[in-house]
Amino acid sequence: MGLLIKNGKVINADRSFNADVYCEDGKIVKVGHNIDIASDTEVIDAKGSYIMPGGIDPHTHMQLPFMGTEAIDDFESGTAAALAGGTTSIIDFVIPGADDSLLDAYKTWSDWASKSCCDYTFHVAVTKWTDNTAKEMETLVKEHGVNSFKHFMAYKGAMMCDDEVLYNSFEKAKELGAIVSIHAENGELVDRLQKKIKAAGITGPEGHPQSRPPEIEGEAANRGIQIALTVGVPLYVVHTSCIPALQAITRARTAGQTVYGEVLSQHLVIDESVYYNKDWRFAAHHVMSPPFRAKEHQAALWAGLKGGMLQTTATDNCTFCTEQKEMGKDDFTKIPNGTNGVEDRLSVIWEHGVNTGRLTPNEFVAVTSTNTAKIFNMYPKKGVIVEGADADIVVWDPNNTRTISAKTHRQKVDFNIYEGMECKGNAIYTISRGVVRYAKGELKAVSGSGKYFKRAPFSEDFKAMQRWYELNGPEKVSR
Ligand code: URQ
Ligand code: ZN
Ligand code: ZN
Repeated sequence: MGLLIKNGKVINADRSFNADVYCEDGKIVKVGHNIDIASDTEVIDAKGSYIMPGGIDPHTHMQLPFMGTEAIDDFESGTAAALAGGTTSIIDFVIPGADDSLLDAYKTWSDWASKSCCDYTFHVAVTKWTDNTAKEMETLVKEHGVNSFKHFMAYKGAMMCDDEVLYNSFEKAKELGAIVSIHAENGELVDRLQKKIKAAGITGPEGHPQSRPPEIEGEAANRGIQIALTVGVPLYVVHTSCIPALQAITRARTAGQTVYGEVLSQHLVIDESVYYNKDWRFAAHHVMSPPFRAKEHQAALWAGLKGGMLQTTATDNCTFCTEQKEMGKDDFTKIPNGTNGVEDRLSVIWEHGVNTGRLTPNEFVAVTSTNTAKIFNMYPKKGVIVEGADADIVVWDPNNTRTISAKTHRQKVDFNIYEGMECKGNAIYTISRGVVRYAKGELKAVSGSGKYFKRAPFSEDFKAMQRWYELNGPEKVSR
């Protein structure tokens, strides 16, 4: 049985046009007019609405074991919530524990993710360098379709990489045609500042941003960029939250280096005042890393997104309920880091991006779906409304309004960082590989219906970077 979405306006990253979209067997089969359909075809009337590629969230942590607990939204609840908000694919992170091999961790995450309600794939974090790491990276690329490796420069004593691990891993990723990404905060300095702030008697959530000032993110972003340049590998900087990190990315990009920047929807609209709220619970629920910043950083991040210095939006969805956050009741360094976001990203970016004139609808599609698909080499399978693509589609009603609240959200977490935010422009249908999984408030998510998808190495951008590096290399790149 097919699905026809008619009378809508297709919005791709490159252009908008009126057309009907017919899907069958999980794929987009026809984009056009007067499409012949069988009598049993399901029909959605998208009059007055947009037909867009389903959102792709390049940064989630479903059920992540972290800081002595585990993120409360798992691969079932987190992906069901994603569908309710118009996101149809996630890229989650395999993060090996201290004694885990990469392949053991990959198997663990694969088991967990088998209950997903939407399609998923993985970045794999390299958290240490052993005699087996290089071989395991090769197996992950060649046999499991992993083409991106993550590196935490923060979280000393947990998963922090030093420069030697970064260099070794970047070298191997380059050989394999994989892109590398970094969580850019100088973990050594965070550790020192945490100790200094606690010694000064500050134990509340306000200590969190004070121990991770923007310059600590800027230093790590620049260091990661320079190591990537030295090696000659494309780099993706996750959750860019502040001006110093944005400046480092901008310097690299304007010098011709292949560096991508990601910004979280929450860092675009929430500022550091949340940490000084008199309600401990409210402040603690905003503890994530990098922290929320002073207001001037939001304007710069929006300009970076509009200006092409930042390419993708994500959520870093890593949810902990109040009881879990209270693990840090007397010590802010023990508050599990992470917030919600996967359900609300598209509405927040539309409300604060398109409705304010910062982004066109086409740019909205680019930064919520298409750019991620291109960077991680899953385009045009995902990220575009075109014949042959996966039928991952969101029908978007620009006049539909909703107020975000933990009282009504689908996620398990008992707090929403966007509480009370009114959004005009929301998903009214979400289709995952041709099946309607969300329809006008009714969630029809089915655990296990999401599928893992592989991503090939050596994307076009990667190959271009290789050529550029052969000709320019670090010694010739003018600063
Ligand atoms: O650092 C991350 O991306 C993970 C551990 C989620 N937590 C966070 O605060 N960003
Ligand atoms: Zn991170
Ligand atoms: Zn993360």
